[in-house]
Amino acid sequence: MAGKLIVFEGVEGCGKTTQMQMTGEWLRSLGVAVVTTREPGGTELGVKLRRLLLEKTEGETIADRTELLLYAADRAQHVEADLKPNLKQGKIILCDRFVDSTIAYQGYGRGLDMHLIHQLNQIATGGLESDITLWFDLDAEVGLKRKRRSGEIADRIEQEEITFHLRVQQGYAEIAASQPQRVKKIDASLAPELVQKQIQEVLTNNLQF
Ligand code: T5A
Repeated sequence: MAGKLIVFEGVEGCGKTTQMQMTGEWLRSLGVAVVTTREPGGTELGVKLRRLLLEKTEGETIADRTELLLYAADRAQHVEADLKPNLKQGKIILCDRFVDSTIAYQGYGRGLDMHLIHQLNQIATGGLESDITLWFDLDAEVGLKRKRRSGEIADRIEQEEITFHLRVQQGYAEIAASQPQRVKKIDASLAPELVQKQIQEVLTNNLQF
């Protein structure tokens, strides 16, 4: 059986991590070979890049284009060292964030040139696309409140002003509207069990396991 790349996307605190875990358990119970990974940080190099990207440090700020290139570097390594080999082995990959995060955060959020972002995404992925992307539709303010309640220290991007997060949210809505075949909307405002039910329906209807 050919491997499949299933991507989980959305604003901060939309519940991706929780749902990836539940989805992995569900698929394994069906006898499916599943691996989970994330961006940034899905490879050894990526773990180091993730720290550089998300740690809030004093002093020099990361310029927007530098940030874009670091996410692209993380992705290029992830595709070559992790995603392609696992797909070749027929695995079902659950991936926390992929190219649409760059469009939403660096494109809509930071306002960087979309043409440049699409070119960089193409270079980083070598043309690899998700089989399906689950977009966790949630109000950005609700997601940030959830994160605050969890007690985790806010990372560099979470600390951006609310207008940034609202632009990211709008970005996801536009991405989903423009690619309805690949990007499926999940109502992430519901209780975890109800969110999981939607995911199982979408995956059952769109992929063959
Ligand atoms: N980024 C990434 C870019 O800018 N460009 C890029 O190209 C890429 C790849 C990555 C950061 O990097 C940026 C985006 C991000 O800022 P991340 O680890 O993906 O960081 O960060 P988050 O999106 O914030 O992921 P989190 O793991 O922090 O949040 P999740 O996974 O969305 O949410 P989760 O499951 O951890 O849940 C958050 C809290 O909500 C509760 C949970 O218990 C938890 O406390 N919760 C719910 N509460 C109520 N109802 C539900 N249904 C709930 N589900 C979970």
